[in-house]
Amino acid sequence: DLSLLRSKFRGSMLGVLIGDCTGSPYDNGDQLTSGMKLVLQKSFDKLEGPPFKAPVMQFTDDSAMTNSLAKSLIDQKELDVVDVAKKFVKCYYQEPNRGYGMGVITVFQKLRGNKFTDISSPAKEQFNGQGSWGNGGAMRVAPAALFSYENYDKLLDTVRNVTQITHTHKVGIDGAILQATAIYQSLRLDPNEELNVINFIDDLICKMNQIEKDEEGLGLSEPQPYKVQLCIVKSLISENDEGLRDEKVIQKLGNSVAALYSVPTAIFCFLRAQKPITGIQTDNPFRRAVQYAISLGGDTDTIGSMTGAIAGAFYGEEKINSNLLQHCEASEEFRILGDRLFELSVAR
Ligand code: F2R
Ligand code: MG
Ligand code: MG
Repeated sequence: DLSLLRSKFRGSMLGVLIGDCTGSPYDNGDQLTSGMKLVLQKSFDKLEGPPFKAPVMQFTDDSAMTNSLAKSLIDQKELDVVDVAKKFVKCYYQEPNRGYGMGVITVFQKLRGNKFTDISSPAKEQFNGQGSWGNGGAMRVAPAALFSYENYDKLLDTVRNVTQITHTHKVGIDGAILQATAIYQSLRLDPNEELNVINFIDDLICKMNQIEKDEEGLGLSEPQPYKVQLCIVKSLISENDEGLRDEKVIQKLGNSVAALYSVPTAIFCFLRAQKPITGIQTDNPFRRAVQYAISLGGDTDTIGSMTGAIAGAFYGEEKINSNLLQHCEASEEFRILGDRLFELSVAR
C-alpha cells in the first residue's frame, strides 16, 4: 500500500522533529521529578488540544542535522559525503546555538579549515583518536534509513559513511546502524496489526549480532555491547507494567548522550508504548512513546527524537496529532522532506 508507506516516511521525519521539539525543554541531563512528569503530561494535553497561539517550539541539532542529511540525499540523489559535510557545517555556522555536542563543533571547525579537502581525518582525531561514541550519528540517521528502504546492505553502507563524517568510534557507528535498522523494520510492519514485540527485538538482535561479530577484534572490553543491551530490552519488555519503574529502566538501559545508553532506550520506549504505561495518560500510542521517552529524563530531546523516528515509521502520519505539529518549528518542511525521500526511494 503506497499511500501507507508514504505516510510512514512522513511519520518518521515528523517523529524526529516532534521528539526533539517537545523533549528539548527537559534536556538538562537529570531525571524528571514527578512534578515535571505532570508538567510534561499537561503540556502534551495542551499542545494536542484546541488550537492556541504560541511561539513555535524550536528544534535543536538533532533535527538540524537530520534536515541537512535529507536535503543532501534529495539534491544529490545518492550519498555524497562531501555535500553532506558541507551542509552540516553551513547549517551549524548559520545557527550555532542549536545545542550541538561539545566535541562535534571541533569537527565542523576542522572541516571548514581544510575546505572539505579531507572529510575523514577530523572525526578520526576526536577524543585523542578514539572517535566519538556520542549519539549524534544515531539522532540524525532517519533519512539514511528511508533512503535505503529497498536494500539493507545499502542501508549499512550509507549509515556507516554518513556517520563517519563526525563519529568514527565503533559504538557511535553501530548505534546509528541500530537506530536505522529499527526504522527500517518499522517501515515494513502493518500498524493495523498488533506488533509482535519479541519478534521485533529478536530481528534486531540477529542483525546486530552479525554486525558486531564481523567487527570483533577492535579491542572493546565487551565485543558485542549492543547485543547485550538489546537482550536487556527483551527482558524488560516482558516485565509487567506496574512493577517496571523508570529508575530501573534508566539504570539498565541508560538515558545519556552515549549511543550505547540511548539508542536501545529509544527502541524500548517505542516497544513498551504498544500498551498503556502507568503515568502516561493518552490513547495515542505515538504520543505515548515520545512522552514516555522524555519522561525518562537525561538526553530527552535525542531519546524523544529517536523514539519518534521509529514510532512515526511504524504508525505513519495518521497517528500524529495535527495540532501538536502546528506548534513545532518547520513541521511542513519535514513533511515535505518525507515525501521527497519517499519519491526518491520508493515511487521513482
Ligand atoms: N549537546 C547536547 N546537549 C547538552 C547541552 C545542550 C544544552 N541544552 C545547550 O544548548 O547548551 N545535545 C546534543 O548532543 C548530543 C549529540 O552529541 P554528538 O553529536 O554525539 O556530539 P559529541 O560531542 O561527538 O559527543 C557527545 C559527548 O559525548 C562524550 N563523548 C563522546 N565520545 C567520547 C569519547 N570517545 N571519549 C570521551 N567522551 C566522549 C563527550 O562528552 C561529548 O561531548 C545530543 O544529545 C544532541 O541533542
Ligand atoms: Mg539536541
Ligand atoms: Mg540531545
